[in-house]
Amino acid sequence: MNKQISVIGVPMDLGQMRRGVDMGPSAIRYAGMRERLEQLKYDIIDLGDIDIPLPPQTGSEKLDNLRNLNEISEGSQSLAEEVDKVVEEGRFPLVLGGDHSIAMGTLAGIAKHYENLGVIWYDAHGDLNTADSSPSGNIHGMPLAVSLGIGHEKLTSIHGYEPKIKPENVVIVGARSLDEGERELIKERGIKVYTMHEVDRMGMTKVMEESVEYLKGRTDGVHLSLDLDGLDPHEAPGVGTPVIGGLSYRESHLAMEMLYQSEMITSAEFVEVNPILDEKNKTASVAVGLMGSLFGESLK
Ligand code: 4U7
Ligand code: MN
Ligand code: MN
Ligand code: MN
Repeated sequence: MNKQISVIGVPMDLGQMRRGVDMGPSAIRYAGMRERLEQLKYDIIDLGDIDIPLPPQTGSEKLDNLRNLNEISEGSQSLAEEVDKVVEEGRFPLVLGGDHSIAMGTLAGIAKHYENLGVIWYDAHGDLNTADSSPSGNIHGMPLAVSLGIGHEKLTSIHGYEPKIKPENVVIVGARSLDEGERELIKERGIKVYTMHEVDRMGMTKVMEESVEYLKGRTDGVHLSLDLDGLDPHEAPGVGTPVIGGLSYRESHLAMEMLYQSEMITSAEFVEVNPILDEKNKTASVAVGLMGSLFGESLK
């Protein structure tokens, strides 16, 4: 694991409709992230939060079923530039959300440095909607599709190139709420998905062993995009779109520990922490605990 980490906070809440997720980066820092990682002998530079545009002043604009399209596109471009610099410097980008729409900017900054960037999408959802398939018009349900080059041009072209990633380099873990259009895309593009059904049948050990094996052969770097709603809402209540029947705290730690051992993770983001909906910063604390495991804590 790269011992030099640069942290970027992204106070983005425009990708969905519940206020408060813009405070996610503060909540995660407050939960002791820096101390946790410094104990593991990482060199941490916290670059602070990037500027996110205000919501449209005329109200919640929902142009072409894409709420806050221009503002999100703009914010993602700033994020991509920051992340790009971090990778350029040879440091590990650790991005704190913010809603999951920020993954478009994160991946835009990272993927140009790789031939075949792999992605582990740890989430209750597929985030594979387009304006046409989205039941909500919320862009936080679209970042994986956008990164594959599918969606509105103002999003797919962030940071001046597309697509960012290839469908065969993606693994989704924890899915249990997939919309019709997302299922079709998964089939059509052959995206690897471990739903809760597979996790229950195979166990997390096998799921991660297979995921690591699958990505190892075909990628030259792997980004972890971890949506806290991948976990069960009992363990991570502070999220905007909770879905019951999720991954447990223990399964999630096991997954992070196995990713640490795989030595394949080259960047990560932790998203959708909403302290307003949380219970005493529990979800941010879970996020920091998972970072501990991802960066090698239990194996010291
Ligand atoms: B998240 C949803 F319809 N699929 O598109 C949508 F269920 O980043 C939810 O994973 C999206 O939290 C959730 O609005 C996005 C819905
Ligand atoms: Mn989700
Ligand atoms: Mn998500
Ligand atoms: Mn969510």
